Amino acid sequence: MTTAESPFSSPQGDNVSKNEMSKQALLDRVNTVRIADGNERVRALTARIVGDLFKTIDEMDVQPDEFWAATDWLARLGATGQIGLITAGLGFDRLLDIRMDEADERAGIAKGTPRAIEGPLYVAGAPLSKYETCLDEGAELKGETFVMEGRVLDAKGQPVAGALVDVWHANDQGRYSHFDPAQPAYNLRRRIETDAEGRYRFRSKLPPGYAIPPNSPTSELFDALGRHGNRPAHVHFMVAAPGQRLLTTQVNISGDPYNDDDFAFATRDGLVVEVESGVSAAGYESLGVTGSIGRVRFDFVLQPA
Ligand code: MBD
Ligand code: FE
Repeated sequence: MTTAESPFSSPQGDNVSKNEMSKQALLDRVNTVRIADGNERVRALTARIVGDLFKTIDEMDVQPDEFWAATDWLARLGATGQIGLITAGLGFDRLLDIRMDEADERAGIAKGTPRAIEGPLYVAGAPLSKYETCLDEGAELKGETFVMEGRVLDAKGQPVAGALVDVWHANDQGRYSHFDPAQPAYNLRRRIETDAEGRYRFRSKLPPGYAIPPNSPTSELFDALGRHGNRPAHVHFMVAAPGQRLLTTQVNISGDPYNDDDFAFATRDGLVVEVESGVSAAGYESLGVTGSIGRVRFDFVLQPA
């Protein structure tokens, strides 16, 4: 029996092949056909996304050449490893952070240091040091030498000894090791274990901002959107300690014109740091600095796990 509501009904009646179908019948079949349960969550999300895309194609009258140009772009995006640039640039990474903040708010969990997006350029397993290290060791970089130091604290303000501060940033060309074949492994990437007072410190050279690679699938989209692909100067962190929630964050360097215009929407109040210039290197000799240096002080405040 065929009713008017059935996705497979057709004006010609019941004898017509069910392989001829309306757009809605096609969507219903795509989203319901199966030989096993599969994964319910994946089925539900796929059905939603496919439905939204069918609607977009129909309502925006997407032509076949436009559709295939888009799939070609996606294939090139994947092949060049740039999907993470697009998720950041279209706001998805920041959206997930906002949603985690909202969940904390609802649960009444005290805020720690604001979280900021990880971005697509983290590499696990950087060299590990206790208390202090030099990120720029072996790297001949232009730029201002600075020392960053502070403590890792728990939600009660107590120092967290033995916390791991994983830090990474770009070189003077705005490029990240591992993704840039010109740099040695783990260049400008280190892990630092905090001392008994929860302290860490490191020396490095202030990075410039980051710009998305030109002549790439990412720049194609941003050009077509009339958008720039710049980030302000920033340093990334992941701070981990037993019993504490992993904190993924970044600091931006005060004064960068892109601090309020980051293509990845990652700047947050409380994460824009001042570089104190002309600080005496006395007390920082173990970091190999002399004369005067730039200094950033920053404490990380973790949330309970
Ligand atoms: C970066 O350096 C970055 O941190 C993010 C989030 C996106 C692109 C490049
Ligand atoms: Fe970055």
